[in-house]
Amino acid sequence: MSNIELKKVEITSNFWNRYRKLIVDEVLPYQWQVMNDEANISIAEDPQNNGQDKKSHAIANLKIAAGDISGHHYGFPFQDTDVYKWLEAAAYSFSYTQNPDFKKITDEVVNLISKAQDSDGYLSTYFQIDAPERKFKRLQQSHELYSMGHYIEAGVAYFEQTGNEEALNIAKKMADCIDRNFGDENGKIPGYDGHPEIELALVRLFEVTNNDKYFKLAEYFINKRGTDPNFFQDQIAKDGESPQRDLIAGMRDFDLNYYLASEPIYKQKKPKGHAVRAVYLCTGMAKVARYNGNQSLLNVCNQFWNDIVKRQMYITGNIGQTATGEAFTYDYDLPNDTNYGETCASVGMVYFAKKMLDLQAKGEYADIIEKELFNGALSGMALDGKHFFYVNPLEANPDDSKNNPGKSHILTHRADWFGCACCPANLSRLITSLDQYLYTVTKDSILSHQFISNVATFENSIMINQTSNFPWNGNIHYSIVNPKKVKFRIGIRVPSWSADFSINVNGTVQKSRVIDGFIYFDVVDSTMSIDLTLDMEVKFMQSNNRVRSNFGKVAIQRGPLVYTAEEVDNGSKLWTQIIKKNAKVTVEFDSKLLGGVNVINIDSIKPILDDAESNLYHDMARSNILETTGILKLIPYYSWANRGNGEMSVWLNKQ
Ligand code: FUB
Ligand code: ZN
Repeated sequence: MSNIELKKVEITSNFWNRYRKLIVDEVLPYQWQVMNDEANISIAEDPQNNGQDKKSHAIANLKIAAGDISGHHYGFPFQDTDVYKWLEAAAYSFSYTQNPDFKKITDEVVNLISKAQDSDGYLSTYFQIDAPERKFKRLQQSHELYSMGHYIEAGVAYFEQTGNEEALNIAKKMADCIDRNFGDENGKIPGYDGHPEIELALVRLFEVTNNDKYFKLAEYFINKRGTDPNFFQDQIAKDGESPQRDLIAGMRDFDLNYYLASEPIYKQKKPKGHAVRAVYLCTGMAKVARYNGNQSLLNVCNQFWNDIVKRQMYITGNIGQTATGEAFTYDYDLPNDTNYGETCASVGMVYFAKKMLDLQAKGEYADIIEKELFNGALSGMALDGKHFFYVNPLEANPDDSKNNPGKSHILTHRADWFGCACCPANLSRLITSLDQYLYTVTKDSILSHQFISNVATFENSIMINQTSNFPWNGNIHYSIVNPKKVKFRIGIRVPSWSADFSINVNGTVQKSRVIDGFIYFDVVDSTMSIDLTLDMEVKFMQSNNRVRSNFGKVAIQRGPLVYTAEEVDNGSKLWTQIIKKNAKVTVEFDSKLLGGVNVINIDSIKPILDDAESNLYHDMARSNILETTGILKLIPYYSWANRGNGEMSVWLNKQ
């Protein structure tokens, strides 16, 4: 154990504390209402056809399984996970907001989950209520281990934050049940879940219990994946070939790549299927590699990482280019107006990045955490905390969404809720646990990799106070207190978007070498102050020119924030706007807009629209282009769609 172990991080950033409070004040109570079917909203119909009232039923399912009420299961086979992720988000929120009334509710939910759990530890309400004979029999679709994995994460978090032993016991019973049922020994199931999640959860359980059995089980699931390409199909053959037997319609049609099960994971070079499955599995693999030092596993993580980040990620951090299978497609295919970019996938990318950073002290991982936090993941929630995006496009148009079936998944407003409600609480648990994403402690260094104001305390009374008005301003101040004069290094990230930076240590300007994205300073005295000034110039970003969709276009970025144009500020037909050559660019903070944002204004040209009656095509040489000049007003991407329905575009034409 290092003598600089992290003890506590208190976030003081105004930007993030607004969101952290929003989760406590609005999002969690709202989701509680939704899960109890008390919110006045209408969501998707039940995929199992057990009723048509278009509610969540997530709590009712647990009550039925607990024997408190009677009825059928309603919702997806993984409906329970809405409750678990909500509980996990609530657990983290107790680290910064004492909330005794709310805690009574969460304690009761833990009791309810305990009552719903079978005596052997099994818990998946769909199977308990409506299909007990099919437990673990159709793992391609059942999500049983995925669901229990989410509980295990929640149970561990709840135990850690509140000391509630029952929450942890439920998790252990579950993992024991899984351990009894899965493995290569006779009588056990030699397979794994269609949706990775259990792997990362088991490592989490291992970390808190120190019980090696859970770690070995995580390793087993990773090593087993894809070794028998017939595993899912053999199960389906036994459980019933008829499509009526499917737990989720259409899932049988996805090939094994979708499930990352086409071949052993060590042979896989890149994700080819479902984006969330891929990043959850990568997170699990990175966690396992951290403890067992398996270099081959780390190589797989590195390969997946490089492929995603260098060839398949949107500038906003969103991943998953197609709605078909919520999946990756192929390198450099990054269409902006048909993409998927599921909020969960961006959240999962943060999990993956953090685990990679814990393994390898490289700024590129922290860059992605930041990219997701300030763009792709954050856009998943409206400023009111009651509306959410599942799909995050980079270009949207209400006419397209309404009239083009290929774009019907692209919404231009955030929804009240979803039939498949995986995203909102995933984002909530990320934001309420944000304090866990700011530092990585190595043997002799503290890496401060996010510019999110905070006060962090470490062993030996070391304290780091980081202050700034980031992301609006790039002046970052560190004040370090080290009363025992413990020798250590602080590593501060220089973000890849900051071409220039300056550094001042104890009042003296210093030249510093950037090593893998970090600058390091020896801390030897009892106090030290560091000022980092980042390059907050507005950048005109271009894609690699292999990306067809963005050729000739630019996206505007300032600091970590990607900007976008909206119809409400710029009128419709955004695709006709052209940023002028040598355009004048201004940045102005508008405290009344969208909770307070820096707005970017850029000189632009806009052709006057052709007459609707004129020919669809005409000879360019004979056309008389009339244009107006104007100013394009841009807002941060995360804040779009908070002012009604309208067009939006991140990538813009440039003269
Ligand atoms: O399958 C469970 C969750 O539902 C996935 O993680 C999401 O992508 C959504 O498909
Ligand atoms: Zn989701």
